[in-house]
Amino acid sequence: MTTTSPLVDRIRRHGDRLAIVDPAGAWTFGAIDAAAVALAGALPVEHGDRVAILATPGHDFVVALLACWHAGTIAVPLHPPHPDAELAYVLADSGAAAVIASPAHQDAAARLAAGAGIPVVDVTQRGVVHRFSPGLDRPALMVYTSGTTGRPKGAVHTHRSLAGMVDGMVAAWGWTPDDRTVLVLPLNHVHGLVNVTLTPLAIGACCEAPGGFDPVHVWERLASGEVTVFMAVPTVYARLTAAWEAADPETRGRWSRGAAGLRLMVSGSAALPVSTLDRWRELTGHTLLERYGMTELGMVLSNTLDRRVPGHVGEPMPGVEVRLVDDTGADVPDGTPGELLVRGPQVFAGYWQRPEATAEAFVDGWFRTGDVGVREPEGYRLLGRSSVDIIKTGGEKVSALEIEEVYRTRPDVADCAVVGLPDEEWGQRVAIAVVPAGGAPLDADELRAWGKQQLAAAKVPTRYVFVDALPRNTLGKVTKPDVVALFG
Ligand code: MCA
Ligand code: AMP
Repeated sequence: MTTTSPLVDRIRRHGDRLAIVDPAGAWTFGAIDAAAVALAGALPVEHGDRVAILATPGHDFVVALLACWHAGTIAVPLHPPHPDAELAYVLADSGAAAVIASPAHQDAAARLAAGAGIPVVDVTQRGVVHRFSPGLDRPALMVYTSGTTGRPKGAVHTHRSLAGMVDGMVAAWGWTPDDRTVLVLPLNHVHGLVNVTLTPLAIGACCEAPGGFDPVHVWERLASGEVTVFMAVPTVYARLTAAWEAADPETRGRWSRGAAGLRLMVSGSAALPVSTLDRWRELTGHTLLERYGMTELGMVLSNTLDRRVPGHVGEPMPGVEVRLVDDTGADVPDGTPGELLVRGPQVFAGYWQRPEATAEAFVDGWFRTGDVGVREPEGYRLLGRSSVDIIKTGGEKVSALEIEEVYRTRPDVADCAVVGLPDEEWGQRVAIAVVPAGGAPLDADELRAWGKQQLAAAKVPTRYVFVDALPRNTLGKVTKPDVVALFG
């Protein structure tokens, strides 16, 4: 498979076709392109600068993103609901030169930009038309992702790696210009940004962006007969199932009959419980196509349009190579678990300004995922992660160590340990064992409210236990399985 051109060049070729529908209106590809090249001319930046985007999904976000590319800069998408502390960290770490903001987010943008000493550009601003066709190896995008150490790192993708991701998904999942999808996921992750927004736009299909996830709205759109493809994380399917169960019989029947007409429904970003898959099939007749991906890699393993095995994630995506290796780095035979290594045209360029972390992430040119899998006759199956300190909750990857560091800054917290507890709806739930500095238990509601001001919602523990001391082994290291046991 050869990648021919950057996405920004492909998107404008679709002219009068419908590109985006959002609560503010409907736009053709031509209208989006015209807005983007005019906004590019208004950006006070130079090639290679990072530009943060604080925009509503749909028109504003896509115009801002394409403007960044026409200005030769690296786009850094932010998630508007995040607290200031989380957003300020990304602005500082990326060294953003400007923030593009939707009118709805001007106040937050002004606050954050003042803190960082950079300008805000309203997404409606227009300058002299600036059209630039970036080289494929130029950095295009930075997405922040949590690891086992410290704060999130910026994963840098080039125009080539983004185009590689899109080409793989078009080939594997049969996207056509007649498709239409609904975006319910945030745009600060590859799933919502590349799979659901850029892939349809690159081939001339339509992306509806209602502005977030509302289960009833999604059901109505699935039942409308207009939507052909839907993609989400397992928690979204669990929440849709709950909304169906809460509906009256007439509504249920209408939703189920309508949803049955879609061409394709995909689940990914976290393990899809077979119970969720089974229930979804009862409700809609669809066997969810499960695939496995990662921020640094895009889509890696996927079931195929004609073969979907529950509990399995299929075979490598087009153009992607994978290996499973043991602790010594030697390949394991089929049926034996090993760490998954990945190579291919869609692999990211590295972590922003973290050469050591980038070097450690690769071995002989292969990216080390930290995920453990096994190859079976039915395809690859994932068994878990090599680190207990990486938690997946609602499709969001969070670092136990980052959360612990933040809670340890409180004077009333002498020590703490964060773990993930298994949960049918969220995959895992973030839980924290706290050693109060004064001995007496603290107020769990206050600890959660405080956490929401420091950290993205997914990172804030939902379960709290107060202990005199954390369980430790003879070397003094906290034993996380014993911390899990504290929650019963
Ligand atoms: C919200 N809450 C959460 C999460 N999200 N708690 C734990 N984990 C979460 N992810 C909390 C809120 O603070 C709130 O708490 C309560 O849950 C309900 O919030 P609500 O607003 O109803 O939730 P929501 O806004 O509907 O969000 C649920 C969600 C969302 C739609 C599942 O978490 C989501 O969009 N997740 C997907 C993230 C994603 O795109 N991941 C892809 C990365 P309280 O009640 O106390 O206020 S992985 C990736 O990109 C790779 C490439 C891949 O393979 O795809
Ligand atoms: P992120 O770093 O947020 O992109 O999340 C990537 C991680 O999500 C992977 O390393 C896996 O641990 C997990 N993941 C993604 N898709 C799946 C899946 N289908 N099954 C199990 N885990 C998954």
